[in-house]
Amino acid sequence: MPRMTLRNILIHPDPRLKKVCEPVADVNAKIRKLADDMLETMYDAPGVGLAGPQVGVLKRIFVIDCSDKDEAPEPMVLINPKITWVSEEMNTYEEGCLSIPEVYEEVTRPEMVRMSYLDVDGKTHEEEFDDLYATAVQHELDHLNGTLFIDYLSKMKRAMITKKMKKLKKERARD
Ligand code: GNR
Ligand code: NI
Repeated sequence: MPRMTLRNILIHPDPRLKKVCEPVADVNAKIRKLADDMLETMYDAPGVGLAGPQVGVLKRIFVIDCSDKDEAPEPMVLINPKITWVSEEMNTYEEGCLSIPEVYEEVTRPEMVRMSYLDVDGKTHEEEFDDLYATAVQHELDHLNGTLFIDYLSKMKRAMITKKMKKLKKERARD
């Protein structure tokens, strides 16, 4: 079995991106393989995060790496993540999503969050995230609840983006 495999990233609109995902019941070898594949797929894309449903796996798991290009990589796997605290201060970030290619829009979210989660060894962690990490973990947790960043935009903007993505999917299916 190859050590890592690139997985196909689903593009919006797709019913699998709208589902509430199931908790991971057992952090086993299959989950660790999924996490490795997701990291490989994220770095290949490239992106700073990737959630289970984006590769068609409706489980509560995501990977992130928001390290600077000139720094050592910081791959993280978060399983069954829960927000335990959010700051009152908010932050606006221009967000993108690998499932909504070439679309970037401003989204306002809490500037800092604490999250509890399991790692690939099934060990519990609780950690505070800020800057791009805070935005990314909230964006990824949203994916596990069937929410996309375009759900925070106006109905009209969302409809325009969805139309654009349907066109993109048709073009990709042709070639
Ligand atoms: O690669 C990504 N970049 C990004 C930029 C700003 C806010 C959130 C993100 S996450 C995104 C990858 C992705 O779609 N994860 O679900
Ligand atoms: Ni995304």
